[in-house]
Amino acid sequence: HPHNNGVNGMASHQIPDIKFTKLFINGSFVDSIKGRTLETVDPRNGEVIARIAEGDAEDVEVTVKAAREAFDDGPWPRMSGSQRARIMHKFADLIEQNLEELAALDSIDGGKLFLWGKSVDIPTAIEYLRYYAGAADKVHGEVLKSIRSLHAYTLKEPIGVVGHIIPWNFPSIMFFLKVAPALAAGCTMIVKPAEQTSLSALFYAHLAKKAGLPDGVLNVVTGFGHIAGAAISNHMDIDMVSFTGSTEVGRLIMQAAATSNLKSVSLELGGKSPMIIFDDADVDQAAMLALNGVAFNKGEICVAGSRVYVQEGIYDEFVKKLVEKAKAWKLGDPFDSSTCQGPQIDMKQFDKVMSYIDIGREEGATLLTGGKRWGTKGYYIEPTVFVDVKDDMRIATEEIFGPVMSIMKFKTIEEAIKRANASKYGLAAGIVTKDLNVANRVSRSIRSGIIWINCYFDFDADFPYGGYKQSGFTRDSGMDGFHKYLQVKTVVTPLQDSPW
Ligand code: TXE
Repeated sequence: HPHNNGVNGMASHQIPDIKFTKLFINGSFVDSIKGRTLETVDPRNGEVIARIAEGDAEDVEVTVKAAREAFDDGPWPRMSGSQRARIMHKFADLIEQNLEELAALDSIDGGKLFLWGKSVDIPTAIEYLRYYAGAADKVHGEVLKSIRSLHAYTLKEPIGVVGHIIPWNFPSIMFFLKVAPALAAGCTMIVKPAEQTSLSALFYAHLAKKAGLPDGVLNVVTGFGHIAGAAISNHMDIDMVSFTGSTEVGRLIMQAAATSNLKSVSLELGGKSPMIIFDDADVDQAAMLALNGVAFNKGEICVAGSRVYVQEGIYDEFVKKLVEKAKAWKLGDPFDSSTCQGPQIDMKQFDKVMSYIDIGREEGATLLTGGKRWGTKGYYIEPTVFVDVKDDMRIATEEIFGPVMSIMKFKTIEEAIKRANASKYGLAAGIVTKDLNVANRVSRSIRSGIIWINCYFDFDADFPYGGYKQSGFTRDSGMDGFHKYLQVKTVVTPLQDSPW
């Protein structure tokens, strides 16, 4: 195991063995039909961690057959919600028992901070299972009052076989954000994790089986997006595709759904979220929120606050404090507990972020700090701050997905709202002010799916997430993230000789 040679003082016992590398179909781990594999790489050093099965359309075909059978004839959709909930809680218990190993898998596979994985990512995955387990037995329709002599009611039914296509930035959270509500609803499913970060998904498949999930309900097909992912979105027998990823691929998925069987589509896409900081803000707090807003998880976060609008009265002080904090922001091995930021996910993303830094310079923005690769191996990039940024520059309009911030100055609240809304995206926004009236007014004026006031990234299983505009549609998380996995059926029967 090349990854077992403790790096930078990291204890090698934290590095897990890779136990699961095959496709998980109908309750068994199997090789891909063609026997192909793909490399998964440790972004700390670019070394290969393991080879995992590379599924394609043929593997998707076999998987969908199993999921369809499990849906049409299997026990899962027919169980009571509370029976499903019991299995989901057991699944959550097993994740708890393997928490450190799962966090370590996401760290070597995705460069995520181990401490965060242990305290946030994996606990959140567990929280989603328990939250939706609580919803599983609360699925009911309504009795409808008709003006005619009709008795009518609605039934809520699982939507069917779901394809989940998930990204690499939060492998565990994304997995359960999608899988947990679909399980609770009684759906069966095929999950296509991102090719960069499939290791924890395969471990979850193993735990699902151990928890007693019937075969065929939860299947994991690892592989590339344009092959296995495309086979899912084009499939004629998948009822819904739930996707989180780039806006570009979101478009392809919708096209594929339209030209195949008009499957239901749920999209959570890119963003270029504004953070608006007003003169009355605590400048220290605002600078920390802004830095964290763009450098947390190395900026690989769809709701990153990458456009920072600062009111003119505190602008200079804010920029000074922000640069100080960015310089003190520690890059390093994700297993080292003092590290603030690990490596970008892969070479492709590293190159993308570095090219945006060049674009920022060429466009005439001023780079105040960062802008360089950190270290000599792996995909580390220093937190990077640009000022003198114009709203229409590419660094201020396009999703960079790295630790790169554009700071812009504003005068009035009206101006801030207008400029913040002038984006094709609408995922999140941050507001930093002590004035409740300002916070309320801006919250209601911004066209985004989530607004954070005097905080950023704070979330809970009960909070719906999703986008306005080209950030996608429908919501993940919360009860909105549950109902999309349910169909509504209206049942009508004539009333004869009834008094009302
Ligand atoms: O994303 P992709 P990439 C953004 C971010 C990033 C950019 C590119 O700006 O820099 O996207 O990243 C699967 N049919 N986000 O190229 O390709 C793929 O295998 C079906 C934002 O990695 O969208 C993976 O499982 N599926 C974001 C998933 O889509 C396809 C998170 C996401 O990868 C496919 C990630 C296809 N034709 C990137 N092509 C967020 N919103 O959080 C790829 N996939």
